[in-house]
Amino acid sequence: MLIQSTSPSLKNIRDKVEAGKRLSLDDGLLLSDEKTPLHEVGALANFVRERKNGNYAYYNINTHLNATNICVYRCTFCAFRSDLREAKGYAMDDAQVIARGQEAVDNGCTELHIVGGLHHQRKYEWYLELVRLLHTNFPDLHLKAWTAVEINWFEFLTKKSVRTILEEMREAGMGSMPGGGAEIFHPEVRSRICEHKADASKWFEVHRTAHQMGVKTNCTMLYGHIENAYHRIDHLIRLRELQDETNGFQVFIPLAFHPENTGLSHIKKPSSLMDLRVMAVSRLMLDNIPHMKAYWIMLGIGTAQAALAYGADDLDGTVRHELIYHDAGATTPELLTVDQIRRLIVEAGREPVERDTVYNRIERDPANPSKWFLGEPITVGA
Ligand code: V47
Ligand code: SF4
Repeated sequence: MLIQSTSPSLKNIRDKVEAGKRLSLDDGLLLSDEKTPLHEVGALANFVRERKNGNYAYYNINTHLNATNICVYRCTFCAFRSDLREAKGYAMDDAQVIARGQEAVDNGCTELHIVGGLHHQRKYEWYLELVRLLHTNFPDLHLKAWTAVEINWFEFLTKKSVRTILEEMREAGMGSMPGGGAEIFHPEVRSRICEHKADASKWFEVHRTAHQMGVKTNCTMLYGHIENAYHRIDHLIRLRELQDETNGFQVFIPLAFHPENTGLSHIKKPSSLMDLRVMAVSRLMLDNIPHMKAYWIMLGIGTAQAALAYGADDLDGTVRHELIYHDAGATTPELLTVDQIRRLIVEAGREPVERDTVYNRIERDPANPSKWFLGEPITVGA
């Protein structure tokens, strides 16, 4: 027996995990059951995490850019969106976009994380030219831009195909895509939290097309609201199926629901124990996705550190200008310094590795840390 675990009910799952075999829907439900000891689920996930990523824990140096918070949709879980006439509504102009890019470069960032609202008065060209403006001025900054929901909105605006839009975005400078907009795919839940936006089949069409073009993407799941364990496992299995087909997802990020200032503010934020269980079950079910991100902004620092022993191998970035979670009540800091994020990883018993957006190792010149270059390839695991 490789994995220390005592529950007889987990024997079958333990055998499968040790043999690298795929877990079923029923396995996922058993692992999600609160009666199944969390530390044993964690030990199984940690086994897989170390098999895939050794002792490494990745981070990057990044900045967020939410070009607008004005949005045609009204997802019930969202505190970030605004109407045009509300005082908090904004849309960045070119000078603000350039200033954000310059600040990123000055701070040694390798990535800009770009997501936002769907502004009914902005044309597709505004979104496209924003990418081009950033890429022209800061060609070394990787632009991780637009969720599948935004691409679907551009489709509606232009009547162009998903492929044409992605080709135009790539030509303008988009490097990869974030995983947002996935929420919960099952229609029983999706119809109640984000009725009008891209449905599951559209979300998958956008990611499949990106993967077929060689564009790497991330994937997410928003949990801890009105969904149940069945909806979560169904969601993970759908992601696993596309990954079997395309191998284009690089990391999964479970997103813990933050209720403040949302239409679901009566629901309590998920507990740290639920956060750890969702992370561990995700690691176990998504056997074909290389990385699991414990997004510290959302989990809180302590839970994110603990998650590095429950399946996660990535903490996301140093982050600047995060709005989506802070609008919804996150109490985490606005940013971490490189020293802080590395120390958190070391304190959790892991080896920090700076990566770029697509998981190349990054090295820095100690005399001039804002200067970076690609390091040796990262080679671990199955
Ligand atoms: O789709 C919005 C989520 C997503 C709330 O790819 C909320 O590395 C919890 O795409 N409580 C957008 N979640 C953010 C996103 C993302 C985030 C982190 C990493 C990556 C990546 C991508 O944010 C939305 C939705 O699922 N969200 N409001 C809320 N109140
Ligand atoms: Fe708009 Fe995105 Fe918020 Fe939904 S989650 S309301 S699409 S900004």
